[in-house]
Amino acid sequence: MMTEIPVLRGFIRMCQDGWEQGWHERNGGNLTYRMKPEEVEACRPFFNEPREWNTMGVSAENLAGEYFITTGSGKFLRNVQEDPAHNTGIVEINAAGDAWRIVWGLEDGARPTSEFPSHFMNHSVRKAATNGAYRVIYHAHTPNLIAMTYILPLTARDFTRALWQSATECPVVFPGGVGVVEWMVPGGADIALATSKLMKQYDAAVWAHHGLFVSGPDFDITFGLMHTIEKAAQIYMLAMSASGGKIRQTITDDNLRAIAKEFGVTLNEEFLN
Ligand code: 2HA
Ligand code: ZN
Repeated sequence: MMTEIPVLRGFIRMCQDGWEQGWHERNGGNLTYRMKPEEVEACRPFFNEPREWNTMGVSAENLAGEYFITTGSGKFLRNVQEDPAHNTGIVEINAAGDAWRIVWGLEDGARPTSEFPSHFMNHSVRKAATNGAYRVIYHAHTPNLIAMTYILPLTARDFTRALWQSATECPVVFPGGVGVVEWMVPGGADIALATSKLMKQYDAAVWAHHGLFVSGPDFDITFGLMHTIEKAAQIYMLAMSASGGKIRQTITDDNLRAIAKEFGVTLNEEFLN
C-alpha cells in the first residue's frame, strides 16, 4: 500500500504530530516535501493516470520534473492520518517548472495546499542555497509565536534575540536567526515572494499575526525547528505574562557567544550586541 512506504509514513506522522501540538486548527497549516528519486520510484507503482497540468503563476527552473508530497487545500491536518488519499497527494512539476499535475491522492477534486506557491518558491530557494539538501517546507499556526507578533517590533533582530534568550538550545538550533514577514494576505504571490527573499538567508520566517514558516532537510529536523521555536516563544510569553513584562534576567550576549563556541556554531553577528 502507498501509505506503508516510509516517506509517506513520515509525512503523515508529521501532520499528526503538528495536530497533536495544537498548531493546526481547522485547515490551518500545510506541509510539502520534495521527494528523492528513489522515493518517487518506490511510489510509482501506485500512481494513477496523470491528470491535467495546472499552471501556478510562479516558476522555478531548478524544480522542473520534481515530485512533491503535499497537504490538500482546505484540508484539515487532523484528518491526514485517517485518510491520506483525500487529504494529501503527490504532484509532479512540468519541464518548464511552472505547472503541477496530480499523480496520486488529492482524490475527489482536491488541490495542493493554498500556500503551494509559497512552498514552491521556497523549495526553489532552499534547494539552491543548500545544494539540494533541503526538502521540507512546513507552515503552522503556533500560538505563542503568533502572540509575540503583537508585542515585539516586527524585525528579525527583535525576534531572533527574544527567542535565543528564551531557551539555551535555541542559538544552537537556529544560529542564523529567524526572519520576519509583516502581515500579508495568505496564499498569494506577494507573501510567497517576501518569504522566499528571507529564506535565502534563514531556515525560518515568522508571519506576523499568522504563524511560522520553516524549512529543513528532513521531517525530524524541520518539525524539530518548528517545535523549538514555538517552545521558546511559549517560555517568552510565560515569563512576560508572569512578570507583567518586567523580566528580572535573561541569557546574556556573552552567554550566547559561549554557547556558540562550545557547540561550534556561528551566530549571526548582526543580532548580538
Ligand atoms: O492552509 O494556513 O496560511 C491554511 C493556511 C494558510
Ligand atoms: Zn496559515
